[in-house]
Amino acid sequence: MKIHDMPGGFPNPLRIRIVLAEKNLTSQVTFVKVDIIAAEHKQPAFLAKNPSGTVPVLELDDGTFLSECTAITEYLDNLDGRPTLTGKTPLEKGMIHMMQRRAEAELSDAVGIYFHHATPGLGARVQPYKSPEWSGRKAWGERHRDKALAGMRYFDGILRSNPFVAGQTFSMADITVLAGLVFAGFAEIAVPADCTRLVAWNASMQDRPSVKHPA
Ligand code: GTS
Repeated sequence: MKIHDMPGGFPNPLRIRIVLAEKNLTSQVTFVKVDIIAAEHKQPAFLAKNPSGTVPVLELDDGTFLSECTAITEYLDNLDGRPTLTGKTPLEKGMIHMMQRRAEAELSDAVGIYFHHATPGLGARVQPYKSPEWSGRKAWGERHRDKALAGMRYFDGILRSNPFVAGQTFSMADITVLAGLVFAGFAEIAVPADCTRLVAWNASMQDRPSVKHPA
């Protein structure tokens, strides 16, 4: 298998690198670097792999390409027939997918919109693809900073009654929140001071081997 991504990239490359470490699959994967600062992911060769022009992409040995972190995680988690990140029962699966989608929409995607539309984002080569009129959309981007802060407060509340984002066990939803917080830190969106449970949960997650040493 190959993973096409940006080494050290977050939130999405990081999500899959944590999944690989969780599932002990790192040694089975070859990483192919995609230079997203140079907009390599917006060129025809990459768009043939993923028409959305985003990383990461998983390339299987038979030439199949899987993109979207959720889909890649489902594939990797079920390879050994013993899913640990995406749920076993119908209810677990439903909860994990619901919470992980909320983590994308309310946190990491909101940070992304802020980053790409209210700041210079990934720089001059990429910005024409992301937000050519970025300075004119600053207010829209800034509203997503507020959305990300509201998302942090939401997950703080969830973690006050559950040890993990989707309930009693660590899952793909935790990985999405973790990676979203890394992205928020990079974009200089600080976790509100009253989100003490989210801060404590995030600190405890840093001791997890897959988070400490992603693939
Ligand atoms: N929904 C996609 C997924 O789940 O894989 C999102 C992927 C995504 O946005 N990846 C980012 C990307 O390619 C990489 S990173 O910001 O997470 O490092 N961004 C570049 C772009 O031009 O959108």
